[in-house]
Formats: sequence, structure tokens, C-alpha cells
Amino acid sequence: MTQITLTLDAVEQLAQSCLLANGCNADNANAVADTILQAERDGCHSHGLLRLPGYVAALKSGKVDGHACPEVTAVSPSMLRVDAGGGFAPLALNSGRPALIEAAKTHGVAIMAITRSHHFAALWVEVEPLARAGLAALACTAYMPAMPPAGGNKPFFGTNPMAFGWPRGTQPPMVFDMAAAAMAKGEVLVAARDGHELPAGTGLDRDGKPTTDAQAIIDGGMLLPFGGYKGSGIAMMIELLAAGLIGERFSFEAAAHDNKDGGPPRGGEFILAIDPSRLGGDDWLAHCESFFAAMLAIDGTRLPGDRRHANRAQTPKTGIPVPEALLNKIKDLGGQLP
Ligand code: NDP
Ligand code: PYC
Repeated sequence: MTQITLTLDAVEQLAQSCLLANGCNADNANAVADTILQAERDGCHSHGLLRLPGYVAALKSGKVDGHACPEVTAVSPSMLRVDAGGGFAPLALNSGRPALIEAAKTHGVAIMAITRSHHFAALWVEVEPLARAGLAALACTAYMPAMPPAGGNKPFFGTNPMAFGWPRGTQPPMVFDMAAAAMAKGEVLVAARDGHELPAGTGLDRDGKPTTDAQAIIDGGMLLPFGGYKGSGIAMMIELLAAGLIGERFSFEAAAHDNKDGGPPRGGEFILAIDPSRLGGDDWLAHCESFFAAMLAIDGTRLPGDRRHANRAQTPKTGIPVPEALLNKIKDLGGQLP
């Protein structure tokens, strides 16, 4: 596969110009392009430029409003609702974040519910700023049916990611971010594109047989929850938090209403932010740092997010490898390099 190396600026401009060319206003284009840039910068290629054709498809079909203007309302002093107005999630997140941080600092804990949004991104991008603001944060969202509940043979839960961020004072926050599926669908798409075999236990083919062939999962197969019934339970919890609790669509409802344009379906997101200084005592930070130190003293361990931070330090120097075929597709869709 031929790859072209782009600078970070070029990635951002490519994404922005493509979104602007397909019906986003500047606020929406900049918010989505920034999310794509962060993914590419940290080496999360499954949720970077790869997603741009899907974003564009949703704009072209009219499913997503590229001019959406999110509205933030306080349901109670510690509960915020952001009505994304049928737009992509990144602008809704940016719009609600300052009020969420303020409410969590004022009341110790706060929730932000995002509704009428279209989510196609990695979740660590969303909890990291909250952890940088000194808050513990949990975010989750549902998707469209991609895996069965434990024991079942029909996709019902989305790949349903969940991210957890923890503040670490002057150090970068710890951010753990995982799909409830054994692997994110985006990673399966990348593996199929690059011809990589998947680990055993990732999914089933269209006949319900276990497979390590990424293309077989995409072609009518399904993913499996990570860890059997445990991942299935987490996926169910995420459906309840990101749909039931906030009055948005469950994955099976999202699919029933989706126009199948390949872009993100309508759905919701649940974000919880907690101020650790309220319950953890004056020394909560040092106490938790001693926990991380004890954990990392065990040979072979690392913190979740370390891989991304290592990439983040390198990519401004090395640039971003983009498959030529993807770059050409984005150019065909109106994306322009500087
Ligand atoms: P991974 O399985 O690659 O990684 C899950 C987490 O485990 C990461 O925080 C990762 O950190 C950490 N990790 C991996 N290896 C180790 C290790 N040896 N020691 C400690 N921690 C480790 O991610 P998934 O495939 O589950 O998900 C990929 C992305 O897809 C996520 O960002 C998720 O938000 C996104 N997604 C989005 C969806 C949506 O609807 N918008 C749906 C599903 C997924 P590190 O990154 O540093 O390796
Ligand atoms: O990787 O499973 C995934 C995914 C779904 C929506 C966005 N990413």
C-alpha cells in the first residue's frame, strides 16, 4: 500500500476543506477537523481521516446538519443537556464543556447529556480536556448493532466505547478508552484494508463461525463483546446511560432510523465529571500518584494512553502516513492540501 506523508497542518486543512466543501459551516468543520487531527496525531488512524468519507456521506444525504448550532441548557445545577441540533458531536462537546467543568467544580459532580448528535470519533479526545481541568471523567456512547449480547447470535449492541480520564497534576492525564467490542469496528476496517489477521475471539463470519478474517466480519459477520458476558454487560450499561438515561436512541433504534449512508447514526452521549478533591482528601493527587508508581513498578506494565502520548511526541516531526487511496478519495470529495 502506497502511503503519503502529510504534516499535521496538512491533515487539518485537508479535513477542514473537505467538510466546508460538503456543507459544513466553519464552526462545525473546525470542530470535526480538530477531532480528526487529534486522532491522526496520536496514531489512532481508525478514527481520523478514514472517517472523513462517512462524515461527508452524512452531510450529502442530509442526515447531518453541517450548520447545526448546539444549545446548552441546565436541567438542574449539576445536569446539563446539549441538544446538538442534528449535527456532528464535536461542536456539541466543545459547546457544553465549559459549563460541565464549572458545574463539576461547583457541585463536585456533574453530568452532560448530548442528544440529537452524530458521533464518529474516538472518545479519549473528549475526556482528556476534562482531566486536564482537574476532573475525573467518564464518557460513553452507543452506535448501531454490531455485536450480539452474550449467548446471542444476532447483532444488537453497538461497539459502544467508554473512556475514563484521571487528572495527574502537571503530568498528562491518564486516559483509558475502549470499545465494549473485542475490537473497535474502525480497527477491523483498518485490518481489512491492510490485510492484517485479527486475534482469535474478535468476531464471527456471516455463518456464525469464529473468524480472524477482518473482511469476513465486515461482509455480514459480527464482532463479539470483549470478555464474553462481561463486555456484554458493559455494552448494555452503555446503552442505558447513553440512550435510556438521556432519552436518546438505543443502538437498535438508531439503526432502524438510519438512512444507511455510511455516516454516523443519530445518537447520544453521556459524560460524567467528578472533582476528586471533594472526597479524596487534600493529598488525593499524591495518593493516586503513589498508586500509579506502584502499578508501573511491575515489569511489563504501562499506563493506557502511553502509546498515544509517544505518538503525539513524534508525529510533529515524522508527519502522518496516509494511504494514497484514502487521500485521493478525500481529494475527490473536495478536500484540498495546503
Ligand atoms: P484498544 O483495544 O486499542 O485500546 C483500549 C485501551 O487499552 C486504550 O486506552 C489503550 O491505550 C489501552 N491499552 C492497550 N494496550 C495496553 C497495555 N498493554 N497496557 C495498558 N493499556 C493498554 O481500543 P479499541 O479497539 O477498543 O477502541 C479504539 C477506539 O475506537 C477508541 O478510541 C474508541 O473510543 C473508538 N470507538 C468509537 C466508537 C464510536 O461510536 N464513536 C465505537 C467504538 C470504538 P493506548 O491507546 O495507549 O494503546
Ligand atoms: O470503531 O466501532 C467503531 C466506531 C463506531 C462508530 C465510530 N467508530
